[in-house]
Amino acid sequence: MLDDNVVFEIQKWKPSQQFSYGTAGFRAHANLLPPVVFRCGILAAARALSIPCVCVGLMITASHNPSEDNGVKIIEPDGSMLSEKWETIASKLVNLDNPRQILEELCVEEDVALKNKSVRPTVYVGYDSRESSEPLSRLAQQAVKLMGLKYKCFGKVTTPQLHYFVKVANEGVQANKENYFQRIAMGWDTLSQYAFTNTLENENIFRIVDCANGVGSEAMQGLIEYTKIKNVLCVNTGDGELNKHCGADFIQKNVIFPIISDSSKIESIPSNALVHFCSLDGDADRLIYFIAEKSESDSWCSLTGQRVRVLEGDRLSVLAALVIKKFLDVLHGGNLSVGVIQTAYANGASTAFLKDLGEPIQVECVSTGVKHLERAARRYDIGIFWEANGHGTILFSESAKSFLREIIESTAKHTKKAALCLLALSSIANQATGDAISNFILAEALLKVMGWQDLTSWESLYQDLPNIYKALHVQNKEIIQTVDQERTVIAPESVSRVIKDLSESQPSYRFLIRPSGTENVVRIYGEGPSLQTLIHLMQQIENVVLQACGTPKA
Ligand code: G16
Repeated sequence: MLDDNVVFEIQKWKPSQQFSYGTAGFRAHANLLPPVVFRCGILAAARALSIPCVCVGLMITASHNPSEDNGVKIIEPDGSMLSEKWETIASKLVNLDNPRQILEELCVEEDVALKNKSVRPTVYVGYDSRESSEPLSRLAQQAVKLMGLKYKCFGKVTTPQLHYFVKVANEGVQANKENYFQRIAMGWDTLSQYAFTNTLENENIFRIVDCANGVGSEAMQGLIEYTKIKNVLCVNTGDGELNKHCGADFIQKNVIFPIISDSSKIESIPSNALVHFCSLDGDADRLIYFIAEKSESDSWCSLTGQRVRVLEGDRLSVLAALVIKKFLDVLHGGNLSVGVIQTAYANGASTAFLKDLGEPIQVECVSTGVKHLERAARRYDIGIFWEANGHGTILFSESAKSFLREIIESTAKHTKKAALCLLALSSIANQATGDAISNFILAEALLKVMGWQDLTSWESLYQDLPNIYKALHVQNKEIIQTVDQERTVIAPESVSRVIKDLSESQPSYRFLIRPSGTENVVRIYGEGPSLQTLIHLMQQIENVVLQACGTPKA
């Protein structure tokens, strides 16, 4: 059943260390990755052969990680993240000395026929702007070919674009950038026509998009071209280093103004302009808005390193929920269920605000990783999900879309408008995964629907609870174990005891301690009413975590 040559070839590509399929695939220093990527090419082909489909996807990216890292992840035919069952298979296939046994199991249990299968699916391949990405993608393509399948390489694309291509190709639609941008532009045009309260574009609003020196800068150009949105200035478009002192992850974690390597592009903005600042991450799946203030005599680049006010991903959920509720109220709800999915990193003030919105909004908390949020969101007619780090989207079920189409065809003018606007949101929001490019237009559209010209109205909806976030470099992050959507630490005992004691003595504070699935760090997060007290409590947590996990050798 198995061709010996195929097994022999795969066996030659053996990683020098153990890897596990983490929060978003395999990630490490790019030098360590060639065998991992090759075997992921095999895995992608096997996954495609195991289900009737047109294609699956394979993306080479390490997203928010430094430029010397890279990574690989597989995309399911419906555009979602690899299923949990296949994540386990992936880890086995990558790590085993001899992959024969696992391949034989796949042939039997998953019906992966390596030969003679009449339908031959394709593996769609894409990669980000890192130096190591294109060479790694060639290894994946080589592996797909070895399995007797074809690949289609899209070259440099954002991660969400590849998710989108895979999804629509399996729905019988042509997958290309033109179609991707046209859908977004269609939604934007509909909202411009029916929903924007200030229909005339305010020439005084300037949108500055920090592209993290990543693959998102090209996609932003496409977006501007198709939507014709005015006054968008893209900075950090590739002159500087990827994700270094800029980009969504940097801004959200450090809460300071980025380095802008091409700041001359924005220095001529009028001093009385209303500025919307936002940052993409390295592969453009996360978007973070922030507010920076400067005096008239300052230049924008003089703000580098100064504190900003960050509007985290939770704020996008809140904005989306407000607008969706506004339209649904016109339709008297239509019995559509609406869920907002968060993780334990969501600021408690956002959760309280969302819960206060009442019917039909329901709020859920799941573990970190967009795959968990996406799965939970799909259980609702309209599923809004965002991680605090800016990763998210709004998913509309097929039945919700049919319901809206029926209204458009059959009812009065004002209900028709509300249904058209909701459908427009489903056209802008990437229906496969969180997407910073489409979310930029989405956020700008939602702000316009609310009639808000600057970001402070959005910010003043509620006040975030003071919070502290830290990434601790340790020797062994894996000894930290959690349950209850990562909200409770169960091991090691020393850490779990300290958290339990603090939570009992300080019930208005809460803490989150978990090993990262993308970096070699333990992430610690805390929030509560007083920053001073929080600083003190977080120090105790940092000490016990470092003691338990060990500080890294110099
Ligand atoms: C990835 C995942 C996100 C997750 C983030 C951080 O983002 O897609 O869902 O929140 O990693 O995960 P962790 O805390 O486990 O390191 P990206 O943008 O890096 O692909």
